[in-house]
Amino acid sequence: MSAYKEMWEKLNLDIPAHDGLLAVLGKFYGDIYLSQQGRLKGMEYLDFVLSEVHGLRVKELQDAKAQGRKVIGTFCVFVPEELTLAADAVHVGLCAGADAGTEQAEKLVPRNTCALIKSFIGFKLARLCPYTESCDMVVGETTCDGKKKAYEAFAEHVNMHVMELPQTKSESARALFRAEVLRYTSELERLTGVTITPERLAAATKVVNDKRRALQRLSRLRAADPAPISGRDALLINQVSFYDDPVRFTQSVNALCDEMEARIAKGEGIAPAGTVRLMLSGCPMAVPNWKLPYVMEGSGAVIVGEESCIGTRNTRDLVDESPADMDGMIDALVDRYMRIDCACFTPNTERLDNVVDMAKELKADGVVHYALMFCQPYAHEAMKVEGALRAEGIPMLAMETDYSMEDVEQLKTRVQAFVEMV
Ligand code: BJ8
Repeated sequence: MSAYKEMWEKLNLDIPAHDGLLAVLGKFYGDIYLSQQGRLKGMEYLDFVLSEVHGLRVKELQDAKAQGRKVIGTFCVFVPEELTLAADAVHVGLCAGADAGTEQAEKLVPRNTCALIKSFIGFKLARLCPYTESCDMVVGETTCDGKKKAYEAFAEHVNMHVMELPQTKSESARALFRAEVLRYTSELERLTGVTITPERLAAATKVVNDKRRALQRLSRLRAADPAPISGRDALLINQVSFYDDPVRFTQSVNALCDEMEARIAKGEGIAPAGTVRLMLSGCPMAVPNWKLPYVMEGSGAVIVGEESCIGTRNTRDLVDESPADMDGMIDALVDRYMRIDCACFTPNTERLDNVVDMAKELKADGVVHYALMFCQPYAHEAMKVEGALRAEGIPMLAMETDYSMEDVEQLKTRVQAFVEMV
């Protein structure tokens, strides 16, 4: 890793603190991931990507920048990757999943802010994230109150563009989102000097759809019993999808799916048939937020799906590739993004249907709803999701937690009791 020291210094990272972070991450990864038995061979690629998360991929970003390409950082699946790629820029997800620089972050945002927001601010202020430091522009969005207010503070530290997101799915809301998609298009063109033509957008849409198709395939295969892949590994794949090269990533996921199909055909799995199958639902789990999946799978269950933005909410819908003119393509893009069932929308009844359908398709014995502490939208919806699942005879456990390790024993006790009950 020290081979990258010069690069990290150029990015103005706090080298001793960053070394400490990588050491903790490596240990954490070893305990949670490498200790698993019977993993798919294809996970070696993911292990490699993760081991190089602050190395090789960041180097690739520097090489892209050296060729004149721009790097765009995002925090939400509402920012259309298709447009970023069509402008020949690199699109990376910045959502951070670890406590870092919390003390500094709490000088910019209140203490009772969710861990995800504090984390991305903390990573910036503590100079620990080479992705944030590589960005030419960071795109925020007016989703939850915590995020939109945090971006005001964050804009003092990075070059920001904030997309105004509607809160409903009405016609006027769609018109607002369409206008914002066009404003993002202009901003990208101004930043990169590249004109987003229909040809460029079509090619980029295909790349992003292909990535989603591969992840959809992976999700479908998880309906098999015994489960062919652990929930931890599937989550990792979804997490890596936010920063790996999209074409290379898609190839790797498809190869992994081939291996999963062969495993299913032999009746084999990561856990024995009949293992309690749980689904996760709720807030996104960004790298390296693996605490709850680790607790769940350490309690004798296997996770068969993630209904979250680092999961099916980001991959369920494709953009219609049939329109050939710019207007039609933008409409198709807007239609696809307006189907995202984020808890920031009101009402958001389609999420309830989606959670129930997914639990049934994946033959989940129960659902664990995960909300980050201080996250109002998902805490509210936990109650509705529980009601919708109960009506179908599917039990749900609502969990609220953050990134600290202090509540691990408490989480274990509750999850174990739930696993015994379902
Ligand atoms: S589309 S889920 S990625 S906004 S956990 S910061 S909601 S207080 S992340 Fe999200 Fe886009 Fe929606 Fe998805 Fe706020 Fe809650 Fe924190 Fe959250």
